[in-house]
Amino acid sequence: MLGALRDQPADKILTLMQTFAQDPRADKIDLGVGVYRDAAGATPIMRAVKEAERQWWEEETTKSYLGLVGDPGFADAMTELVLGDAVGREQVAAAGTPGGTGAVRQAFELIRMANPRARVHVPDPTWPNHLSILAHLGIEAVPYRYFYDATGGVDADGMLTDLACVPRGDVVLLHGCCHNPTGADLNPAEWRAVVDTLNRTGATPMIDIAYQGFGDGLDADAAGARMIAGRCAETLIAASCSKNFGIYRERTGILLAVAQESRLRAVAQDNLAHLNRQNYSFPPDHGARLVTKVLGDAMLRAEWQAELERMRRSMLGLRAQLAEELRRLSGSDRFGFVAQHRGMFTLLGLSPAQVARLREEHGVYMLGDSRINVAGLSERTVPVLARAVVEVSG
Ligand code: PLP
Ligand code: TYF
Repeated sequence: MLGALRDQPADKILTLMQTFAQDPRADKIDLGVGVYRDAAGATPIMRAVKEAERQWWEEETTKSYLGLVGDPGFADAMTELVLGDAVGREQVAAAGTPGGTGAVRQAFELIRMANPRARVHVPDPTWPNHLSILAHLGIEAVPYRYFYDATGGVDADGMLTDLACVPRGDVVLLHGCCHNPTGADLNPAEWRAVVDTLNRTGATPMIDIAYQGFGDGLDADAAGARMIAGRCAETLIAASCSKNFGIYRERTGILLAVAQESRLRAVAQDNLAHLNRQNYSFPPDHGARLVTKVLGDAMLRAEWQAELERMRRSMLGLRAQLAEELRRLSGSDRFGFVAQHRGMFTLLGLSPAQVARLREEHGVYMLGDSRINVAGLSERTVPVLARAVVEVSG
């Protein structure tokens, strides 16, 4: 049976991590996988998370099963973190999932269960896993215009024109903030226009939010998701705790299904539990527990927010430094978008050949589409990257 299997396409992001690890050069720079790194290049456990973990070690008395959708306290805490008071708690069905990826996967399955013919409209470009999971599930992915290469910003006109043609029954996938891979986000007026378009067509929005707190702050980063959930009839939200709590390998995420008609909550909740049962029975608990403790304890929450804010500001500082250095060395503003983008990622707009030269001649690793992880930089390596980029693109 196993002989009937075909080789599968590799995950380019994870392959790049391996290639980087094998490069013997001491001064190589890793701008690949989206993991936050501090100035020393480390990904430390956040202080509040470590303290929550210590407390939980003392308090935990059993590791017996929980319910199919995980700890209800986690669902409450995450609903509040993501949605604030945009909707009532009675409008939200929720299920814990293994990471944000698990939430994305469950959302797609829920969509397919509700409408086997539903297509999912995705920004062009989007996180490659969106496309591979949709293909795996046999759901058609339809790209909509999103990124305008010439400016490094959002092509709002193109996007709204494309979204206006999405029929009821289809789903529009939006990145809540810190768009992966481009770094280009919608502004509040553009979010409002998207809501109006969705409400005209009747298409269902799905929001993938994996970087809340990495862009303009916890509330600002969720503003688009809150506007959609508050004003559209139904909204699916896949949220990840991997980045903003730094608990990547704990696999902590949640899928929220929001309905204006609160009578739909029960059926949505029932189906989320059903889907968890079909795929893995119960979601992981440890990371969810840490998140719940941090969000529910005033001191831990303040400490977490302060550390998250330091991470956010450090990425903004690196962006400003890189944009300035590129401006100085190239004598032009063509890389000005680096400072406008938000979150970990920026698409530099280099060709695959230029990206290969950066890797081979300069030991600078970025994805083939020229996405960089800004958090992989430091004050010391920003000028190195800027010189290399200007050299290969000059
Ligand atoms: N969605 C997007 C756009 C991402 O970039 C990521 C990766 O961090 C995720 C979802 C989910 O990540 P995880 O499954 O590690 O929580
Ligand atoms: O885009 C990234 O780098 C992150 C991390 O299969 C990631 O989202 C990369 C690949 C993957 C899962 C997560």
